[in-house]
Amino acid sequence: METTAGGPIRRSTADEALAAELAEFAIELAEGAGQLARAGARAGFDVCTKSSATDVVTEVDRNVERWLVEQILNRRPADGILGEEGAERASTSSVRWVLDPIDGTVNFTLGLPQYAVSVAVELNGVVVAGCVYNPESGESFRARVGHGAFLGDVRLFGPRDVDLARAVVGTGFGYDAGHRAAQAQVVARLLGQIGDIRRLGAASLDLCAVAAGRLDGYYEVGLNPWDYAAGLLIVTEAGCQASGLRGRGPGEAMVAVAGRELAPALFRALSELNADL
Ligand code: LIP
Repeated sequence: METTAGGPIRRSTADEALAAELAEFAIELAEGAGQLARAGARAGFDVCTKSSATDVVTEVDRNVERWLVEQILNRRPADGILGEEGAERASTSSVRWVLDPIDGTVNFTLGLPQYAVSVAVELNGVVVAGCVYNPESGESFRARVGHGAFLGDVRLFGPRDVDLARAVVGTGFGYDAGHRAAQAQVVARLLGQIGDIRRLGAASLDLCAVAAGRLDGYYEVGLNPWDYAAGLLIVTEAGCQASGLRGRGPGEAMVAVAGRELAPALFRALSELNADL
């Protein structure tokens, strides 16, 4: 149940109907864009860099985002959009789309089949639906707020009950070398407290891996909203806990998610290890 300080968020029947329509459109968008990304991977592409030598982008990222924007504005011209590759427009409809055309771009450029199109949709500023689609595996993770999380039509219920010492935890690192070095120190100290670490390279799929029980937990510092907006809804709708640093909500400072049994110990360890953030 989604709540605010004042208690559960109640949506009107009209908003519930709209959320259902937006959820279906999000799936259509993510899966359609995924086919473009998959075709682009096979056709070949140039690779450019953005904020650092490791922050890469291709014309496929940009073409996929353009396609997503066109589809959205053709059907819902008053909606707002925020995309990783520069799409940004204000909403006059109370609906905004948050798009990562290719999450896991480095994996995409290397031919690693661990990348996804991530589409989230907000209604009145709250994410109400999302889809994360891996075009290589064909796996389509999706959720609508209050209606559960699914892989295709299979309901997801999060990971096993496990203690910190046995937990397999995913993470990722920033594109800034200095930040990465500091983040590596955190991982080095966390590893002695957990079972193992996984660095799979796409935040949206890492979040879905926790929802599907393939990871016991995941955390990352410094993500962008387009990396986590859809995956965070999917993992929380799968019954998992989410947190930021020191009990704050998940966001760009830190996104941490885990199954209910593991969450308190993992979140406490992460807040202690990231005390300087
Ligand atoms: C990536 C994230 C990943 C993170 C990378 C990068 P991109 O997003 O999905 O978790 O560790 O540094 O931010 O840039 O491939 O869309």
